[in-house]
Amino acid sequence: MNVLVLHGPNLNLLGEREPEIYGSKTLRSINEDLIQLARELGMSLSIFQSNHEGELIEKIQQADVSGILINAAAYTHTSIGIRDALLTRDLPFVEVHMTNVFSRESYRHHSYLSDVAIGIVSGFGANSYLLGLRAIYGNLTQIE
Ligand code: CA2
Repeated sequence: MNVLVLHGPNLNLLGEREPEIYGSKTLRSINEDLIQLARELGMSLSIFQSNHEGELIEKIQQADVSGILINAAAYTHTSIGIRDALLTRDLPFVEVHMTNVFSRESYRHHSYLSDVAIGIVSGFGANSYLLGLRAIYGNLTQIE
């Protein structure tokens, strides 16, 4: 069971800027936690971060995986391209956000991904990713 983990624009800065909003964990540390949980669950991960919409779309198109965990960051609110790429794959995916997007600016309340995701996890900091991975695992193993 291989899952693609995608991180969108600016998430490479985690732990370095705006810790009051996004916490002090680095992306590397979040990825290590994900890899450890995946190992415990018997899953393998392919992890990719990009600040470029087209690169994220190409990963979605090309990945040989059974599910996707995605924090599309700002592209969540703008990208029909990422939505379309996810739809062409017909794979279960979970949308993740570290912050509670509904308690923030109104332009973060709309997502181009939520209605086609199997679910969303928003507001639990770095733990949102781990909860999202457990949700994908549950979906892929039908134990929800
Ligand atoms: O809460 C989330 O995870 C978001 O996806 C983060 C995005 C934001 O546009 C979404 O509305 C919600 C922003 C990611 C920016 O990441 C940074 C990390 C460190 C310092 C500055 C930005």
